[in-house]
Amino acid sequence: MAERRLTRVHSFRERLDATLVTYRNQLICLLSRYVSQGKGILQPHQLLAEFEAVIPEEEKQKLKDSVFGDVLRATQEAIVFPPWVALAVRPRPGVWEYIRIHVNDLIMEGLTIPEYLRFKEELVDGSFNGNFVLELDFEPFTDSLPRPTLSKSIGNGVQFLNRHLSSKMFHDKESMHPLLDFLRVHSHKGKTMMLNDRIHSLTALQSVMRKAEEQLTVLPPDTPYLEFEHRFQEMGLERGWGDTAQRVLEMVHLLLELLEAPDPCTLEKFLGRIPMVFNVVILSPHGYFAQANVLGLPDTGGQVVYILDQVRALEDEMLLRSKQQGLDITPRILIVTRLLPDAVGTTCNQRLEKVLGTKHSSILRVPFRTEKGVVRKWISRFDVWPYLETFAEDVANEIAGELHATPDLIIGNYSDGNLVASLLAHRLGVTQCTIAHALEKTKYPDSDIYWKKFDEKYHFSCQFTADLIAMNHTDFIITSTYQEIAGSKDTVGQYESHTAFTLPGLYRVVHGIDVFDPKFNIVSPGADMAIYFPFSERQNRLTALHPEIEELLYSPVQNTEHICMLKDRNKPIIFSMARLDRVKNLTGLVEFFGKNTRLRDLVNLVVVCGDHGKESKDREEQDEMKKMKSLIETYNLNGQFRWISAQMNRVRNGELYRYIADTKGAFIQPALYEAFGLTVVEAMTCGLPTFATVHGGPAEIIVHGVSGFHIDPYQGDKAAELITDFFEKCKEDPSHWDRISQEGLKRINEKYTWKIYSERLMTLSGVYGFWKYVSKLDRRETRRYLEMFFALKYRKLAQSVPLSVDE
Ligand code: UDP
Ligand code: LCN
Repeated sequence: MAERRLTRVHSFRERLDATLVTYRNQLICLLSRYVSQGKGILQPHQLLAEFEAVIPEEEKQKLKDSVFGDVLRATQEAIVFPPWVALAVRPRPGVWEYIRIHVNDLIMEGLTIPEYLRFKEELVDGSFNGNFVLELDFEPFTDSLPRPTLSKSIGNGVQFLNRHLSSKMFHDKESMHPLLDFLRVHSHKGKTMMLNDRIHSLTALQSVMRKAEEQLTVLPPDTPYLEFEHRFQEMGLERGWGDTAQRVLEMVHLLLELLEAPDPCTLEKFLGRIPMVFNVVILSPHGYFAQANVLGLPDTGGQVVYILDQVRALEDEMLLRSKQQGLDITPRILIVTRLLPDAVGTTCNQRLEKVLGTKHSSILRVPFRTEKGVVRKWISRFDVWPYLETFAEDVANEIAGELHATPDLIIGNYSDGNLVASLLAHRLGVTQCTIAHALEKTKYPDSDIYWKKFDEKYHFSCQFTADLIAMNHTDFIITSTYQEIAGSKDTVGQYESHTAFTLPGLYRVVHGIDVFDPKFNIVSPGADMAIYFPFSERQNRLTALHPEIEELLYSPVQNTEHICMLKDRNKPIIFSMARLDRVKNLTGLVEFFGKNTRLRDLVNLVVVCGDHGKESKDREEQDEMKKMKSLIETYNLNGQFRWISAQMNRVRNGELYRYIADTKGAFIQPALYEAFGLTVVEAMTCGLPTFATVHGGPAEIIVHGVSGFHIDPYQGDKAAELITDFFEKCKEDPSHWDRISQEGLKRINEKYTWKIYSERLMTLSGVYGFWKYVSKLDRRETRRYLEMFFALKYRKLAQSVPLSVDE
């Protein structure tokens, strides 16, 4: 294993040696140019720009075709520290090599990860750190675990695990024993399921399965389980196999096949059908978590929408499965969030709230508290760290009281929810799933290396520490896209950026996470199709809402709901809606719209964000608010632009997207970085052509030029041109608009629906539940290490975050 890694590490280096000799002069010239910019970090676009500037035209192509060209294209970062330039080279997703080149004599050396990071730390510390920097390295714990090696296998963890488990069972019959033991551990409220203690061995199990098969084949397929329950119990079988003879027979066949010749597909089907998950706890502490009047408030966006939609879909799937398993167990789902005594007109001060559209799911709110008592006000998601340990303890007590049982699955959301989920899952020994939604490290460039600069405002030292704990503690990770894990050919994934990084003066992460780990699974969310449906479904359209929507868009009145106005109602509308975060870049959109007269002549711009009615408490919102107002002045936008306050009525928002589609407009998502982008999915589900940022999830949701378009928010002028060209083309050929709209819908139906999501999540819970059972010894070591990391590092960092003061 170690040897294979070494070969991989040196592959580029060895090939590069010859090139350095052949192109000596040109490379010295280029590297000197890098060095002339002084000590610092160079990004890929800067490296390429310098190449273009300094290499003579006639030599460019040869150099580009050489190994050096490959290295340059694959370099994600260069550290310039004269006379050295160190490169972090990423030949393919998830695979990294580190080298440094001496600028004057072109000596090249391979660097280990700690060496590279130490080099980088010099930028901040000015001198080499001593040898005793705390290094975090999770590789020794996971090195013996199976994992794929192909980049395209990343994110298909469950498939890989099934292949591994079934081939192990095939070659080594002893490995079947855990399956037998596993089938014997299932119970619910003291009632045994699947196997009782009459079956002690695999031989006995096999013979009982054959007997069961004989008996079931002679029964009418729809015979209810109750009719043969007693006979089965005497053989050693308990409830859980199915509700009818046919379904039980299917399970029996699956198990017989597994016992004879295990294969991955059968294993997945079988494990996915075992009754394991009845009580689910979903954690989402920060923001305003409620079902109305919250969307668009600070820290309150897609995560809330995602969880509420997820819970509805999950409850349906759990009910269906429980029925098909022949059980009459009522599933429970608890969304656990923070109780906010000062709820500013929301329901966030209620302890328990039923989730609408469900029968057995609720929001349970638990306050943040300190020794001084309960914290009353909203706190930014960047400041929640000191409260979470006590919160986790309180949550453990509250869910015990509410469920009267240990949950079977704990799902964490975002960094704070994932940390609390880790603490609870650790304490209760429960299967844990984490969902990042957005890892902040990627959103804020260089937030690791220059963490000290960011810490007062964002406390990233706590957040990155919490993220490392959660991603290593969890049994499985769900991501919305591949890019979230491992980026693309050219860009680094959100999780991938946690592979190796350094927080100078705090600790150095040598192996933080391995994106090849089979715990990663891509399970993409969708949009609630009862709310977001195509504009062309005329019979379902909510035309009664049109007067309100028209008031929002066109009324000449300027009030706390809208400012500026649209003079020409005949023009298509380009529309955007988001929280007023800097990263969402709605001000960037307004600016590139303002600058482009061709675009302004063709379309109107409407943005929904922020609140004109009151002063925001959020630091970023305040700045964005000011910036937007100054842009209106600078570009004299009134007449072609409408700025509407955050809109919290989801049903009306659905109709708003469709209304924009009626104008033959488009949705624009201009974020500097978007982890996934639910608004993109919503707009496309409504049939609205969409232009979305190329940085993050939308790059994968949309196929450029087919189901929508990618725009680069850092090149606003180009984005404006692309949108203008689209509308000009639509003017000449209106079917162009229809084509993009229909392809967008097709893409959604194939990949982004909640039905696909919930089936997958339930199957994953089964497979990882089994995997956790089989590998529990291996995991114990990691968890002990994490316990220490939490106690010695996290706790101290969290204590240094100032507590909020309720006035
Ligand atoms: N949203 C809304 N009203 C607003 C702003 C946003 O209803 O004023 C909703 C939007 O429709 C989407 C969610 O909030 O469902 C935002 O999710 P997204 O993933 O786009 O971004 P996030 O806010 O999670 O970063
Ligand atoms: C958080 C984000 O920033 C969005 O990109 C996602 O769509 C949302 O969560 C839901 O996962």
